[in-house]
This record gives sequence, C-alpha cells and structure tokens, in this order.
Amino acid sequence: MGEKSVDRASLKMLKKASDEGIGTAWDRLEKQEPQCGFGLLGICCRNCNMGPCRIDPFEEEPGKGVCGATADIIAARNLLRMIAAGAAAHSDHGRDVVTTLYAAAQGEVQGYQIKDEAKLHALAAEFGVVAEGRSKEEIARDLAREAMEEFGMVKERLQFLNRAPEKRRAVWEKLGIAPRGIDREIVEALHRTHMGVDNDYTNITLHGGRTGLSDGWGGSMFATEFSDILFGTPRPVRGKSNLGVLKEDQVNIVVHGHEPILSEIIVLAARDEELLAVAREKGARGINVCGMCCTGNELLMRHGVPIAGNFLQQELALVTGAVEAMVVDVQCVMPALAQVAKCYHTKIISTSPKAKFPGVEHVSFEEHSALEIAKRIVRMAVENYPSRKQELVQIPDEEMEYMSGFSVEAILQALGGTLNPLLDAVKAGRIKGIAAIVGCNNPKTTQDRGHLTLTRELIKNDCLVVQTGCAAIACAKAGLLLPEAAAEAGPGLRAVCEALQVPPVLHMGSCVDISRILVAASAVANALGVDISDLPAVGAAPEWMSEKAVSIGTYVVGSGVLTVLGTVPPVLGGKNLVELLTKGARDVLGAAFAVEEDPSKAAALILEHIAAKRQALGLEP
Ligand code: BF8
Ligand code: SF4
Repeated sequence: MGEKSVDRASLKMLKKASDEGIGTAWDRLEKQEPQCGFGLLGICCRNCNMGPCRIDPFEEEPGKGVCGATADIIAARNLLRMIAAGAAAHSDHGRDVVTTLYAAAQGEVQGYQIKDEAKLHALAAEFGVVAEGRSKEEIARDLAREAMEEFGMVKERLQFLNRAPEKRRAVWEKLGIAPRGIDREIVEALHRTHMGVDNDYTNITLHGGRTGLSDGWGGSMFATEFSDILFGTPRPVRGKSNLGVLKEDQVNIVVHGHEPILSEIIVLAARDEELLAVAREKGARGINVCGMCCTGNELLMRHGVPIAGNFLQQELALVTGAVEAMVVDVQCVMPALAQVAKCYHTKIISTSPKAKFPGVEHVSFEEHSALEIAKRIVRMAVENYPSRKQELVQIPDEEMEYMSGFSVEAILQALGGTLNPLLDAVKAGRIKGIAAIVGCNNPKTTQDRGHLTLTRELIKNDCLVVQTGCAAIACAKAGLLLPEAAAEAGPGLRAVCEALQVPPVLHMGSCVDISRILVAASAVANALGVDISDLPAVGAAPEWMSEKAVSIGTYVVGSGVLTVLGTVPPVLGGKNLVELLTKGARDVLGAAFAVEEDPSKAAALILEHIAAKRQALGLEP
C-alpha cells in the first residue's frame, strides 16, 4: 500500500490508532488484499440461485453464466444496480426533505420554518403552483405535493428537466432516457436486472443513464432546492476545517451523515441556554458542534459550522479521544465506528430508522418533535463529558480556514447579478474552463492527494474549479477555499478571483448539491446558446468509492460532460461495455467516461479536452 494520506492530522491520528492497537479502513483494506479479481472486473453475478456465476476473463471461448449471460451483460447489470442504489440514496434523502417541508407547511413540526421565501415563490412558479393571495405555508404545501408526484408515476417527465438547454433535452428524448418518475426509474432498474429481463448491455446502460438523470435532475435537485427553502440558500461564509476544530475544553459533538434535517436542529439545540449551563456544570466551556462528510457540508454552507473532516476521517475523529457523541443519520457512516467508539468514551447515536448498528444507542429522529429529540441527544453528549479519558485525548493542531457557501445565487451575486463577467472571462481566456471536482475518499488511493493535485494543476492552468462533497473538504483543509489561494492560480484566473474577492475553488455544497452545478452549467450553456456538451467543462471524481458517485458520474456524462474517474470502476471485464462507456457514449451523448488514476495525467487530459472544446466554440485554445 502506498502513502495513506497527505493530511497531517490524519497521519497523526493513524499513528495514534496504531499505537493504541485500533484498526482503521486502511488496515482492513490491507487484510482484504488481494481483492477478488472477478469482483474488480465486475463479472461475477448472483442475481439468481442458479449462480453465483463468474466469467473467466482469460478463457479463449468467451464464458457465460448458467443462464447464458455474457461478461458484458453481467457487468452492465452490476453497473445499473450501482447506479440505482446511488440514485436511491440521494433521492430518498430528497424525499425526506420534501416530507419535512410538507410537514412544516402544515405546522406539524418543531424547529423548522420556511426561510427562503423568494426560492419558494420561484419554485412555485416553476411547478405551476398558484401563489397569489396565499400564505407561504399554503404555497409550500402544494409545492411539496407536486414534488411528491415527481417521485411516482403520475407525471411523464421530471419538471426540473426543463432547466436543461433545449438541445440537451432533445438528446434525452431521442435516446429515450428522459426520466419519468424518480422512484419509477430506480424500480425499473431493479426489474431490468432481475434474471432474464434486459439481456442487451446497451439497453441496460441506457436505462442507467435514465436512472442517473432521475437523481441529478430529480432526487438530488429536490434535496438541494427544498433544503434551501427550509434552511436558507447558502451565501458566502467562513469557518474552520480539519480535526483541529475539536476543542479540548468543550463538549464535542460530531454530526455525521447526510441530511440537514437532523444536523440543523442539533445546531439549534446546542445553543440552548439550559444545556449550555449543564455543560458548564460538568466542567466544559461550551458545546462545540462540528460536521463530518456531507451533513457537515450542509452546515458549513449555511452557517460556517466547523467541519472535522472528510470520509476517511470519521474513525480518526474518534481516535482523538475528545468526541463526546457522534450523531449519525444515513450514508457513508462506517459500521466500524461502533467498534472504534468502544475504545474511548464516545457515544455513537444513530437517529434514522433506516440506519442502525447493533449495540449502539438509537434515538429515533422524526421531525414532529425534532427540537425535543435534538435536545435529548445534545444532553446525552453533555453528560458524557466527564467520562472523557484525559490520558487518551490528543487533538491534532491542524485547522484551516475556509470560505464556502457558493450556491448559484451566491455566485451570481458575486458576479454583480449577471453571468456576463464569467462569460467574458471564459471568452477572453482569462478562465480557460470550468472543472467540477467531486466525490469521496478511498483508502485504495492516498487520502486527499488526488483532489489536491488535480485541483492545484487545474487552477494553475486557469481553470475555475467548483467542488462538493469530500473533495471540497480536502481543499478546505489545504487552504484552497480561501481568496488568498488565488496566488496559486494562473494569471487569468488569479485576476478574476482578486477582482471578485472569491477563491479559485468554489465550494458548492454536499453531494446532492451537484444539482447546483447542473443548474449553473445550464445557465452558462443557455447564455451562450449552446448545449452543455459544447462547454469547456469537465467533471472529475479522483477518489470516489460510493455507489452515489456512480450515479453522479452517470448523470454528469448524461448531461454532456466528460467525467474523469480516479479509481477504476468494476466494469473492465465487459469489454464492449467499456467501449460504450468510454467511446460510444460520446457519439450519442456528446460525453463519455475516462479513467486516469494519476491525478497529474488526469489534469493533462482535462486541459486537452478543455482546449478542444474552446477551439470548437471558436475561442482561443
Ligand atoms: O455524499 S463524497 S464519501 S460523504 S458519497 Fe460519502 Fe463520497 Fe463523501 Fe457525501 Ni458524497
Ligand atoms: Fe448466473 Fe445468470 Fe443467475 Fe446471474 S442471472 S447468477 S449469470 S444464472
């Protein structure tokens, strides 16, 4: 195994974990190696009980499963199931936000309000909900009902598709991949991959495109837009990042997972005077709520709440010995946390009925008594403070300031209300192109190195970088989300950033907020009168690991943007499938996937692509 991380705080905690005999994801990966070759190539199938079947990639006569499935069919089915799981995760998160808005509109919940009325009205207009002469609650209720229908089979096309350029919508219609209903596409993906249904790898992959699009232009977009209505649309804000945000003399609560519905209310509860008084009684100077992973991104985007780290730091946060409670909901929450927590005083508190651990305290969170429950959770953390084992406490001093909160609305405001300054900069070549660098950490590759190397190479070459998810947290920790980081940018980008007082790397939110990037890309394409696939734009996921990332990559390619993956997806056993994903897709979608494990080479590939797109648009390369 190569170097584990480029993050000094992570390295310090890895050393501490090893001294204390605590295994982490890196150690468990080592124990898994060598990983199963069939699995890595995507050519094992257990979709029915005639199997499991696996295809020998070295046999001369191409192998088949018992049912006759070829390597391409098996790999395509496995890929579609990954996309469906990823789309389901994002969209079920979206559903919870829609349900919360509905309940808030009915006055049935504690602690939630309609914060962004302008967005509520904009969305009401978009969905044809009458707003005139009605209260915001009435509008929100009807809007939420409209959204609920988008998940099912009442409608024939997702409403948000209309945000895409006309040319892009025509591509989707022609290919028959315009999503109808969010849940419908996910269910159909499971149906098609059942034994003996869709036996054509191209047809299976096309539905993968439709399922992915139902995430990006559906479930994720609802998660983003409705969260903005409930919690406010992000505006530029500053805060601190990395494990150094944990406080030696305060009650540390880490909120980890994805949905802002829980974490927003925990932040509120932690300000409760009575709980603060109990904390002081227990000898703590205060209550310090920090984020982890995407729920942390939601909080930092809207409130500048400190973020303790990205995906591979969840265990390491516990290893500091200074976390009283880690409160988790759904997604990217490692089962290992329960084991690591046992070595310290930390309480893991699960809150979603969908996501429990054996032997871990569960406090079921539901929006109707949200504030009460949140206070109960915060109290549990506060009361745990005296149990801290001082001899095990070691908080790394790494801490870095960030600037975040770049919603599309905030970017527009920074530009002075119109896209023109950005378009002019792109046309004049001060900004060569725009790269969205997103996604996870993966112990198969050095933590944060892919994100940082690629980002630095691109800004140095005058590409504006937009980010979400764990990639954005990596850059926050490295100081790249500060206006001062423009010093690392090429002269053109640097001048633009200095004039606007913005960083060269814009943090646009959590992974569902990649929908913000779709909206921005559509706005730019519409302003130029072209398709998204004509733009000098790329997507990249240098360290991805999650099925959600597979869904994202699929809808980004489906939306017309080249997507460069830094860890190899499990499809290589399906040779024709690989051709389709990396070349064939280009002919029909105007974009495809590329895989490049070396971030410097990925940067070169991206810059070449951007230069070609600029030339095609008649701009200086
Ligand atoms: O949704 S980037 S490791 S935390 S999957 Fe998970 Fe990946 Fe992080 Fe956020 Ni996104
Ligand atoms: Fe084997 Fe076909 Fe069954 Fe898959 S669906 S396990 S390839 S028989």
